[in-house]
Amino acid sequence: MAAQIDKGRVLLALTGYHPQRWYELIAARRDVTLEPDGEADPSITYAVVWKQRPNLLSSLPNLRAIFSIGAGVDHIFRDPGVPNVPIVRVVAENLTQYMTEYVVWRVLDHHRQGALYRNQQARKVWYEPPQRPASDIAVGIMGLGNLGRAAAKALMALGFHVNGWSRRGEPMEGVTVFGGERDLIPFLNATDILVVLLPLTPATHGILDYGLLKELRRRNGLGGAVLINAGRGQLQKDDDILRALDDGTLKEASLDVFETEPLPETSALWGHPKVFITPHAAATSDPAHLVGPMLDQMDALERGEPLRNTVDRQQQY
Ligand code: NDP
Ligand code: OXD
Repeated sequence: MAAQIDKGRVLLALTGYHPQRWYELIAARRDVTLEPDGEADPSITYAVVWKQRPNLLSSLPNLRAIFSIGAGVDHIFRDPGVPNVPIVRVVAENLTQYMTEYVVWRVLDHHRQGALYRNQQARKVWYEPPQRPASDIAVGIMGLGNLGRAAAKALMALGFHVNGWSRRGEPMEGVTVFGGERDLIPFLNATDILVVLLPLTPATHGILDYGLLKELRRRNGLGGAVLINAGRGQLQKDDDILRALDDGTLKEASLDVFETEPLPETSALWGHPKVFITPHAAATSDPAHLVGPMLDQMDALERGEPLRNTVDRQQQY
């Protein structure tokens, strides 16, 4: 039996999030220190982070594990000095449900001509365009992981054809799965609505460029290809999306993430009639749902049990 180890202290280091609720929920079960305190503190054994200050984590001599408060961990790897301890990311029903809702909402809005009707309403126009069944539309999900698979299931239940693209191409029932770089163009060529749920890694940075968007299928009642990005902003090139919208390569886009966040007021995306914008709000990290499982994992580690949902350091996701 593995040896039990001491109950460790937690450092909470969140940038861009109000830490209060996270702090209270952690403090109910464990000793916790809020950044900027905690630097180089030998009593700290766990870090709960979002966009932590560079070199903070490497200053902690007894760190056992790092917990991201989000599903993505690119914000952790931005710090070149991330110590070599396990990194745990969020995999939670609550967050997955939010993302599924976002994807279904945006796919249905594009499929059911939401932008056209909003425009018609503003002009008091009474016109019904031709309708197509969901089964005529292929939604392609880039990133068929925890979030992508849940979204795929919901879309299939609505009758859409679903394609998926992932690094390893692991099969999923009902989904036409494409795997790896070699399969990327065939995946795009078979996709009308592209939903991006990829992590940001060295391999995916800037992947959503004009050339990629050009490969999407534009053949049916949608009137053109659609991009929905809820993965990360630096997967995309904002200027390439604008170019694709302006020359008809893309019919419309729903964007939750941007190269620079908050999206600068000067960005032409804000006022673009074919763009629907949300402020990185597709799936929020709710401490009421996420802190309990994080603390359970710390307890489990101290009982000698393995951590779940750890990140592959080499792949950075
Ligand atoms: P997972 O790690 O479960 O899934 C990632 C998927 O991307 C996997 O299918 C993986 O392939 C695939 N992938 C990774 N690298 C590549 C590559 N180079 N080429 C092809 N496919 C690749 O992550 P989640 O589903 O939990 O989350 C996905 C992302 O969603 C997060 O990293 C985050 O950036 C974003 N997110 C955004 C939120 C928002 O509010 N906008 C909220 C939460 C998350 P394989 O299956 O082969 O490993
Ligand atoms: C996440 C996010 O990665 O909120 O969870 O973006």
